[in-house]
Amino acid sequence: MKASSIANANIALIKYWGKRDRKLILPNNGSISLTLDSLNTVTTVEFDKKYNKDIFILNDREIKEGEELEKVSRHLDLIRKVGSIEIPAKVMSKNNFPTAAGLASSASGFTALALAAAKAAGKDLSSKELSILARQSGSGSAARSCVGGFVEWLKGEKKDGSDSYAVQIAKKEHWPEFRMITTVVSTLKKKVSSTTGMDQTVKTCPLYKAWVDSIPEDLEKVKRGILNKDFSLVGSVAEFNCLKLHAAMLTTRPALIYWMPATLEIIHSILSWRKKGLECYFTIDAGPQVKVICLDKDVQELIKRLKNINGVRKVIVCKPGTGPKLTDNHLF
Ligand code: 2P0
Repeated sequence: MKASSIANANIALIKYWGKRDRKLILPNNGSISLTLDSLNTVTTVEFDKKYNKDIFILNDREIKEGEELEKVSRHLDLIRKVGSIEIPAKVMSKNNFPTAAGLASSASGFTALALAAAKAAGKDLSSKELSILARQSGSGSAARSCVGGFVEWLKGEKKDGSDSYAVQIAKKEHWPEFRMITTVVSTLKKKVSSTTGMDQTVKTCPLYKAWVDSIPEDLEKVKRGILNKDFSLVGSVAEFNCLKLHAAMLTTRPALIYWMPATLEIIHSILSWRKKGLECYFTIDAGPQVKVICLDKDVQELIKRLKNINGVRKVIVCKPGTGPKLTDNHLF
């Protein structure tokens, strides 16, 4: 049976970094994100005995070996177990944005895979079940793309991970003016994946404990900020959380330096614009792109200013978006 789905990327306001269980992908800390409306992945999955092994085609190119193919195959194994099937699958996936460059492509990709594969295996899952499945797919943050709007991925306490999944804090309609402008400063694939990078941080970073200990307060403030639509609170806590994450990355051995010159250029610009009254904040993931947190009323002015910065190749304006959906528009 064949099924297709479309899932949106998410960007974290409070970041996830480090696992307490690497197999089940259970995080050391809770995180909060916004599911976006303009960065998405469409995926079609077909289980059929005519395939003699799993086939994975990403952005029109067959991935014949390596970590990505292994992650997809491992995820299909999980689904095969859930659906009691034993035949290979063909998976075709398309992102509408650059892959693996710090634009959260893995989250939308693995959420779309989880939903399409489960449906192709005859399973209709609840959002909680989907989030638990997507979490184990090979990208923990995929747990968050299973829900629309403002989302919290619960850290959970249980060993089996049954209490670590994403829940909605507020629907996208709650705060329609909220925006994240993604700047693209490089489309090169990052040298160290998030999976490898976070494992190294947990093992070697002297600041890691302070990072984990600081999270509950950040989560509480950002949740409160979202519910009260307190932009200054959400923006300032998100920016500080991002700086704490990068402090831990920089003090990992070997050092994780995801920033490029243009990244710093944008950071300095945002700080200076804010000082002069244009309220906006930055957040950065495991890559060089800066995401500007702002409100709708300032988007046009910010686009103009960002495009004037050397090294900014592209800006993508993202609004709060919906959770994943099944679609009849199959890719093959
Ligand atoms: C986040 N990131 O909260 C953080 C901030 C990157 C920096 O989640 O190892 O692909 O597969 O669970 O989810 C990216 O890491 O990592 C990520 P794994 P994932 O958005």
